[in-house]
Amino acid sequence: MKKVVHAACPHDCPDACGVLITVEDGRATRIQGDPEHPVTRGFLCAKVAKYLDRVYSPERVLYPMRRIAPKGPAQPSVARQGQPRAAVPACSDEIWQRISWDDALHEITSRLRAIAAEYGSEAILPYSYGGSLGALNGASMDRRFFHRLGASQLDRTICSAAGEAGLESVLGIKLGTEPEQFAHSKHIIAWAANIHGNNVHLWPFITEARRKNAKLVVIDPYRTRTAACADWYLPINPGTDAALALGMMHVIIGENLHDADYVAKYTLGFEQLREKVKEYPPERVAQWTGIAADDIRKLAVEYATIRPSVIRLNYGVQRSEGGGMATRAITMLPCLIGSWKEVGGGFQLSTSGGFQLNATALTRPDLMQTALGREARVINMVKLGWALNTLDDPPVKALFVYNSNPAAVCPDHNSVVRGLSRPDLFTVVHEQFFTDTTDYADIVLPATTFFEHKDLQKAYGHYYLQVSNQAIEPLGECRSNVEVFRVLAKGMGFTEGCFTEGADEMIDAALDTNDPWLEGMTRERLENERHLRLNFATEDCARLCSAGGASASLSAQPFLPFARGGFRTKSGKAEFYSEALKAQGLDPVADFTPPTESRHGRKADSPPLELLARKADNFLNSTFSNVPSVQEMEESGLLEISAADAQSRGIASGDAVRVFNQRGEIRLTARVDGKVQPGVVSATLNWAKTTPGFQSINALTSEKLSDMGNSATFYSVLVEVELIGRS
Ligand SMILES: Nc1nc2c(c(=O)[nH]1)N[C@H]1C(S)=C(S)[C@@H](COP(=O)(O)OP(=O)(O)OC[C@H]3O[C@@H](n4cnc5c(=O)[nH]c(N)nc54)[C@H](O)[C@@H]3O)O[C@H]1N2
Ligand SMILES: Nc1nc2c(c(=O)[nH]1)N[C@H]1C(S)=C(S)[C@@H](COP(=O)(O)OP(=O)(O)OC[C@H]3O[C@@H](n4cnc5c(=O)[nH]c(N)nc54)[C@H](O)[C@@H]3O)O[C@H]1N2
Ligand code: SF4
Ligand SMILES: [Mo]
Repeated sequence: MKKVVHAACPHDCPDACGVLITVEDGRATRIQGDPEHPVTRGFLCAKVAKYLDRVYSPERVLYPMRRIAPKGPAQPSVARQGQPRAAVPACSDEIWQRISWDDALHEITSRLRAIAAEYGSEAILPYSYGGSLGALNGASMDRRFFHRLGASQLDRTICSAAGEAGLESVLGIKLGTEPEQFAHSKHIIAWAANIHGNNVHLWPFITEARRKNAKLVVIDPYRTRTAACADWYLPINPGTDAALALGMMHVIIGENLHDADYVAKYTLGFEQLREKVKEYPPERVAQWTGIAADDIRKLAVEYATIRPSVIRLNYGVQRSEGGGMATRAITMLPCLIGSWKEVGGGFQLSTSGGFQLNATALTRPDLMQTALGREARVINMVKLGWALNTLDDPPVKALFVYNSNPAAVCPDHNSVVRGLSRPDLFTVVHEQFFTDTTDYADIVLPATTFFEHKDLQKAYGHYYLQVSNQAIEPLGECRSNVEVFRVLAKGMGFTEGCFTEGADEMIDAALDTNDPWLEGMTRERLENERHLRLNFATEDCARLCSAGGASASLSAQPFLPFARGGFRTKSGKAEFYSEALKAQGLDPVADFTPPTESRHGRKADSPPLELLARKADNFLNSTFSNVPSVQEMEESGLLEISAADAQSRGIASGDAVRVFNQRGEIRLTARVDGKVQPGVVSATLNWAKTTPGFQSINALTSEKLSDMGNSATFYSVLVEVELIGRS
């Protein structure tokens, strides 16, 4: 029996690909990109193209496991980059004892009950993030369960909260230019956007535009593969993007290149902006950003005059102390030059605001009232180390991790590990693999991959909604997130009807909204048609046709969300001036303050080098970093450093170096390859247990929060580097 099943990639990636899985006699034998999906266009990224190796990996967690050894990474457990495979298997029976689901559920529910009775239910903390962005397996039954339990709430800020706050302060909603329209641009800025690495399905549209002579500009402190392909690459000093955007607006307004008509009709606070940008002449901005004043002028003029002009901003810019303001200032640019009116114009950070699924029905926040009679306390996920080590009243006594690998991805790794090592902390991890985090789990539960469960998939880099069908039976005794929290709810004696819903009912509930963009979208249609573009046709595309410029080569009428205003701020306008920000004590227009961990903001005794603790091009955060066929594509364990900084420290390519600051240290191999400028070093995220000595780049990063959104600041980090030895 051979069949081809349509699914959708649920990984934390803007592309949300349509996927076709060939299944023969119950076993998946092939994965490919859906050729009919207008953004996937038949190809997958290199890592997901190898997905069969992940699904059928001998290192999958297949059964519930109970720890019988002390917590901690006691043994090497997975293949190591560039080294012979470790002798000890992933699931050592000196550490883990296989138990039945019944025993696991009984142990978990009795421990949770006992902890809630002694310390209050808020002593229980769920911890999840981007393992699956499926509407069901990302946030549904799990949220219902923890709401009904009265557990602490998790503020999920580790990735994008600063940028979202900055974006929404101007636009009021997370909408942007659809990827297909990039093919019609003449001037494209990839701003903190590693398109080849993190958003590869945008690239063919950019290639198409460049065939028609579009210019590609890349603004990134790291010379990415995307930067290497650019027409113009501008290395910027980390954390200084707000200054650059304000400097560009200084030039645009000064030379009268803004769209006065658009500004007058659809924006608020232009006069305040005009005053503010006077403080940011190119000469001053050049000192912060490291970009020459003439280049700032040229960038601003070309951006405003070569039309249509579009910006792909990604989240790299907002992993910084001033990340909210930086995003806010950049988001103002298309509003100032009126490029929202043009097909191939505008701006994209995220498209996720298009998908207004019924989150209340999926997550049932009202159940907190049943449990507590009030909302539960909120703990910021970025501060996990702090929460586990110092939070009191009540202390965190139980941690339930799913869809996340905090022992790898969380900042201030040493503090996180200290917290996770607490013998009195009861930790459950629902996972597909024995990760850095399962090294500290009391109980590990086996999780399905997207091949093994059904879901509803939205996107944050395009506007197609999909149903992801189950292709194969769960391996071993794996269960989906939805199923795990359903059986746990039963074990806790929760009787609300929502705890017995199946996947189809939940998809129907998610689609049950009054949102016009979702009108007519049913599960049946999604199952039959594989992907459906949001229903923009009714309103916005009609507007566009009157605005002019619709292109015959686009498969559907182009979506221009703000061609005629329609911003979702309180004022209904794009807000260059924000009373809400003023009330928070922030600059109501925008400003630039050098990060305290940066060359301009540092104290005299701080370490001197700016570290970019970046993502790997071939992993997805820490996911995939244990899969041998994916490891082969990625060079890990490198510290990239400029020739000047290497020379002054007596370091050459290939040397062993120690990278350190007040929070921790890590040993890496130096590489002098011209990827970073003097003053900047770079290294990538990985599983600690795939490195010699269980080291994590996040030993160097901090729990410090961003200016807006209380987000993580992975790219505002100072370090020193020293030579250890030469081989
Ligand atoms: N291959 C791969 N794809 C991924 C991921 C992955 O780990 N690997 N992660 C996924 C996730 S969770 C997300 S959120 C998205 C993120 O996608 P991006 O937002 O693109 O992610 P980053 O790689 O964090 O940052 C993008 C670029 O910003 C640069 N950068 C860092 N600091 C600054 C700065 O101060 N100014 C400027 N201008 N640039 C800066 C970095 O060098 C990087 O090249 O990608 C998703 N896709
Ligand atoms: N130094 C540094 N640190 C970073 C970043 C960085 O750029 N630099 N990026 C940050 C960003 S942007 C993000 S989004 C976070 C990401 O943080 P996480 O979301 O924790 O990212 P992953 O490492 O992908 O871990 C996801 C885990 O979920 C598991 N999983 C996948 N599907 C399922 C499922 O259906 N059920 C269950 N139970 N588990 C599943 C996977 O096996 C994987 O181990 O990392 C942040 N950390
Ligand atoms: S990770 Fe991104 S690019 Fe790769 S298959 Fe999934 S959605 Fe597509
Ligand atoms: Mo992310």
